[in-house]
Amino acid sequence: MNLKSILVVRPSMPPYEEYIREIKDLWNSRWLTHSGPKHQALEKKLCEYLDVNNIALFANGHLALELAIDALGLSGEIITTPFTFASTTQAIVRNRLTPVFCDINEDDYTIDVSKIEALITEKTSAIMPVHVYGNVCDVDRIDAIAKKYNLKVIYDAAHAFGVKIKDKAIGNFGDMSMFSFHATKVFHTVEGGGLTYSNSKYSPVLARLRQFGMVGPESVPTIGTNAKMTEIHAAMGLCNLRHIDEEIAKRGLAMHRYRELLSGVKGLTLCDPQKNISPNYSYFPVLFNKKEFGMNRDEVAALLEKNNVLARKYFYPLTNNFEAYEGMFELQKTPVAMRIADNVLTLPLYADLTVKDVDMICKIILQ
Ligand code: T4K
Repeated sequence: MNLKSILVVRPSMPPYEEYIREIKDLWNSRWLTHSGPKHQALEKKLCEYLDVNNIALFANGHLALELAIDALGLSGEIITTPFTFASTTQAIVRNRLTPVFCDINEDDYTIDVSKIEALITEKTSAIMPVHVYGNVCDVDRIDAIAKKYNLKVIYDAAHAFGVKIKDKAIGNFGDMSMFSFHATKVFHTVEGGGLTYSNSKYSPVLARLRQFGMVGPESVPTIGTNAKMTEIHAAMGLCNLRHIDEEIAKRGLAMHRYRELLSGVKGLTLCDPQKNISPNYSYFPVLFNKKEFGMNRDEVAALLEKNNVLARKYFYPLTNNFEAYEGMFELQKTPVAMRIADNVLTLPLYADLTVKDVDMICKIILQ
């Protein structure tokens, strides 16, 4: 990688002066963490922006996911998908529960709801679907299955910040939704994450879990960890949130250009926009079919790299194929996920990626 490389993602930054103004008062207050005023202000603003009743903030999205499992008291098996970032599966396994892998849809790569019921056993306690790339899962059918079998639902909404289904904001489905505010995400706090949920009874539970299980200096009723968001991180969030609509619109322009240039090219499969969804343009995955296009995914990635464009294979390998889980899962049980993972390349997409950059990337691919 050199400084001129185009990376798969690039963090959005607020104006420097704005951030400095935002953190200036910390030098007087000396209140730097532990749900301080900026943390509280960010919670309030995010509830408004995400149109949810409750949000709890965390040091990162992964810990939020681990603690969601804990807060909901899950046990046994959780049905999920392997076409995701390591975090989704690791959160289940680190809670000493068993992931049960369901295959994904051919078109949007989210969980194939028609295959969920066959995976339910007496040990199943929850479903953890992923709104992968910001593509929305079939929330209505997942809700119906969860109700029928009395299961909890935690959405991994790490990629879905600001997405809406018709007029309903994405954080309002299931028992909880986890958003990642990592530097590489549509909205970020450098590192950070949030859980949205409609039942306020979880607020004190989550607050305790992220603060060592403590409720005061002399009372520790639960086993917890340290997963708090600092004031410095919350300040970055407050700044970034002021510019979020503009940043999403800029991503939209880049994605629109990709679609103009790559739609209809033989051997390339793009992920079509979903109906009735307000998107956030978080990732731009493309499937490459060697027989029809002439190059496979790895060859395209290598060609781009030669030209200083560093695309990524999100998400390869599948999580059920990780060395860490050797011998635990049968890859063959998720054949669609396997095929997508073997052929997908996620092209660069971020707010500051210009149409000229997109033209250049597409020219390399199509040359
Ligand atoms: N669930 C899902 C579905 C997720 O995708 C994720 C995270 C999580 C849960 C967990 O959320 P967090 O705990 O992370 O909040 C990156 C991100 O680190 C990760 O947040 C994200 N998903 C995943 C999809 O992508 P890597 O291993 O690819 O990161 P890395 O360091 O290789 O960075 C990717 C690109 O970004 C590189 O080209 C470099 C560039 N970059 C990176 C950083 C850190 C920058 O330009 N600036 C930076 O500061 O995981």
